[in-house]
Amino acid sequence: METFYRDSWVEVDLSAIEYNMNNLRKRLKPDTKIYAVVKANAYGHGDEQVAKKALESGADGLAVALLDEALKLRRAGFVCPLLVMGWTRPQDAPLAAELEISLTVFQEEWLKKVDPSALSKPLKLHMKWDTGMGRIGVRTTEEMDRILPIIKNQPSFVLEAVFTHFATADDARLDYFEEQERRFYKLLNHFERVWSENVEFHTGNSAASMRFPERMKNFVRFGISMYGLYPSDVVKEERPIDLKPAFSLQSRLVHVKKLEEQESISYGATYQTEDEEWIGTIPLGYADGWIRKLQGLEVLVDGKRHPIVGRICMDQFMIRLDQEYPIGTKVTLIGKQGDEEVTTDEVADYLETINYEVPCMISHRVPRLFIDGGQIVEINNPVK
Ligand code: PMH
Repeated sequence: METFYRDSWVEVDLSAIEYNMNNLRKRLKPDTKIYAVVKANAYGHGDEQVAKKALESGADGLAVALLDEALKLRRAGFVCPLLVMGWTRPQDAPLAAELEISLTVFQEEWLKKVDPSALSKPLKLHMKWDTGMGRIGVRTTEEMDRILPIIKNQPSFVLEAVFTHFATADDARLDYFEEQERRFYKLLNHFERVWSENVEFHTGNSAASMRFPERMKNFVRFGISMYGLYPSDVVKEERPIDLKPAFSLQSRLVHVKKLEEQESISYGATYQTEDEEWIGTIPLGYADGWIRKLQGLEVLVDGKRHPIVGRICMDQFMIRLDQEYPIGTKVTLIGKQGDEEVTTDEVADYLETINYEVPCMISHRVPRLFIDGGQIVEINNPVK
């Protein structure tokens, strides 16, 4: 097994991915299929390992944001349906077609730029409808009417599916979500009049699929909650299904010392000991995504909370300890120790952001250790 030579690592509990997938599956109608959303290295967890577990747990396909991400998965041997949900350059469409990667289409101009004679296999397309996210997608029936004939008249283009994305499915107020649904059905009404061939539809992200399973179409796109995190506080409170977080962040004390009062810690000497204090050093810093704004947050040592003191450096930061601990003592930055827990949500709240951002920001430099059934099954050391 690959190994690594530093004392900080991410643990990804693949059994949690399975648990979350199973709970979603039970909540959905039996014929609703699932795309596991594994973009951005599976929200920072590890794309190939999460993808494998998701598919073993009943996902029917994988969805990513970029063609590069899809290529990585195809080349790693994933033969399942694979969708790129973002923009792909039209000149790269032949590569997607060759590897049977489905692309997102929403522009007439884009379709005209794809050279059908360069396609070695049919190009699979999912048409995106912008029903209110305001990001990418066809917004009007007029736009649709310019796109559909191009697809219809080109045998190398295959329209597999149509999809949209909700901006507020995790809110307490449902008026905008319902407005998006109305716009979707308006576009669908038109589409069904002009398109006779079979296509599939997908609309729901985690929030919509967990909260409104009966309203979901052929597929849902399950992202954040597959990783065991609720998309918002509202959904967390509603708890439509139980989730287990897969991600934790661990380190060890590499230095422990007792300082006299009025000693300074770290760059800028912004922290001063008030009394005699035990100070521990942890080998993780802002280059690992443990950004300077986290100064003041607490981490777990010996099942107790200890604050980060002084500025976080590139590769190290310091905490105030309640007593002396041996070098090598485990430090949990995100996760549980005994009855205490620092959740991803707590870190997100501290940073005034959303939980999605937290595992994504823990950088490539931090090895990922994959656990399944309590055993380490794989180690991904990015610094080889
Ligand atoms: N579908 C699309 C098109 C998405 O962009 C995302 C997440 C998902 C499905 C999955 O959503 P979920 O994680 O809430 O289940 N996209 C993003 C994003 O662009 N920024 O944050 C999440």
